Order: sequence, then C-alpha cells, then structure tokens
Amino acid sequence: MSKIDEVKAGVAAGKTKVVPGLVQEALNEGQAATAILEAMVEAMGVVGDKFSSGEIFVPEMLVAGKAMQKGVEVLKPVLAGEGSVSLGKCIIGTVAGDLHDIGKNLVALMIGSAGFDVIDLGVDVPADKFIETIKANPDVKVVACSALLTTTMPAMKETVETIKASGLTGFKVLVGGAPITPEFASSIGADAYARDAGGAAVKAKELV
Ligand code: B1M
Repeated sequence: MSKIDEVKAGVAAGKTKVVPGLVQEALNEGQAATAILEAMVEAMGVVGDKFSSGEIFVPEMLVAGKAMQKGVEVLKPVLAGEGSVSLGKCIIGTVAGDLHDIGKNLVALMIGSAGFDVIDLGVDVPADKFIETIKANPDVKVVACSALLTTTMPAMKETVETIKASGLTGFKVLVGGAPITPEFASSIGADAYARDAGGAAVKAKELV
C-alpha cells in the first residue's frame, strides 16, 4: 500500500493518532500536499457513502472528521504558502444549523494563503452574527458562507438575503459547499459560487 493510500485508509478508519505521522511520512517521501489532501477528501467521500448505506454511524463519521483535521494540521504550513500580500478582510462561517467545518476550514486556509485576513466565525453562524461582524469590520471585502447539508440550504438563503437587505456595502458574498450549485447561489443573490477550496481562493481574488 502506498503512503497516500495509508493516509486515506487511516482517515476513513478515524485513526486520529496515526494520521498526522502518515501525512508527514507522505510529505517526506515527496508526495505533493495537494495529492495528500485529495486522498483525505476521497476518504471522507468513502465515509459519507458508508454512512448513507447504514454501514457506519455518526460517531464513526465524527472520528474520521477528526482524523482528517489532524492530517490537515500537518499540511497547513505547506498549503498556506507565503501570504505576504494583503487583499483585505474575508469573513467566513458555516451557516446556522450546520456543524460541518472541515471544508470551511480548508476554504479559510486557501483564502488566507491567497492574501486575505480571514475572520472565521466557526460553525452554526446565524445571519445576525454575519451582519454584526460586517458592521464591526466595515472594510471587509468578501463574506464567505459554507453549507454542507441540504437542510441548511434555507439558512444559507436567509443569510445571504439578510446580508443583501441590510444595506451594508463594499463587499461581495461568496457561497459554496457540497449541496450548493451555481444556480442556487445566483437564485439567493450571492455574488459568486465556488466548488472547492482552491476555487474559492481564486474567486475571492477575482471579487476584489
Ligand atoms: Co455529516 N453529513 N452529518 N457529519 N458528513 C454529510 C455532509 C453527508 C453528505 C453524509 C451522507 O449522508 N452521505 C450528509 C448530508 C446529506 C444531505 O444533506 N443531503 C450528512 C449528514 C446527514 C449529517 C447529520 C445530519 C447526521 C446525523 O446526525 N444524523 C449530522 C448533521 C449535524 C449538523 O451539521 N447539524 C452530521 C454530522 C457530521 C459530523 C459532526 C459527525 C461530521 C462533521 C465533522 C466536522 O465537520 N468537524 C460529519 C462528516 C465528517 C460528514 C462527511 C462524512 C464528510 C464532510 C467533510 O468534511 N468532507 C460528509 C460526507 C461527504 O462529504 N461525502 C457528511 C470533506 C471536506 C473537505 O469536503 O466539506 O464538502 P466538504 O468541503 C469542500 C467543498 O464542499 C467546498 O470546498 C471544500 C474543500 O474543497 N466548500 C466550499 C465547502 N464550503 C465552501 C464554501 C465556499 C466554497 C467552497 O465558499 C464560501
């Protein structure tokens, strides 16, 4: 089994203590950080499929998520890059009712490494919290909202609509997450949609 496959298997099995070492070994072997990250994302896909088919349950999904987060910690310095330019502030959060943050954290990491100062509001962020933070940071350039559940898509809609109706200006709203489509993004009035973390960083740069 290749080191990358070992990382993938370790994440899928939720081996939080082993994964960081495997990720470091894969880096030492000369594997690209992006390839290692891709393997971990694939592992989460496997975990999701097993959850859907009733083979595993929430605790296994949770521990796999933790293993991935531990692996990402090792990759962070490599993925983050120099970050010497400043493109302004980006406020990011996972919308109300949604506790998924692995993808949002990757988006924050990539947007940060693209040169933005990231203000991460975490998960389960109500629309009012976005508004309050925008008011406290009137120079914000991008407001980024993530949602991972079909059931929290309405919360994303409410968030974007509340932000747009607030009259606050000077920034663009970027949305994304597994169930979000470009059509949904434009239907709720978002300024931009990105499919993945790398795409979010590219889009955020285009928006300023
Ligand atoms: Co949850 N979960 N989960 N879960 N979970 C999913 C999302 C699910 C698809 C699994 C499945 O059924 N196959 C399913 C949703 C189904 C649906 O909505 N139709 C699901 C469910 C049902 C649930 C619960 C309801 C389960 C339950 O309790 N019965 C529950 C909900 C809790 C809540 O939020 N209120 C729940 C809970 C959890 C855990 C807490 C156990 C854990 C999360 C841990 C954490 O995040 N800290 C968890 C996990 C780990 C998953 C899966 C397995 C993995 C998610 C993940 O981290 N993927 C997931 C299955 C899957 O994804 N295949 C699943 C890796 C990550 C890098 O990808 O998050 O997609 P992703 O992010 C990508 C893109 O989406 C995009 O870029 C990222 C990186 O490239 N992106 C953006 C994300 N945000 C963006 C923002 C942008 C742009 C791009 O711009 C701003």
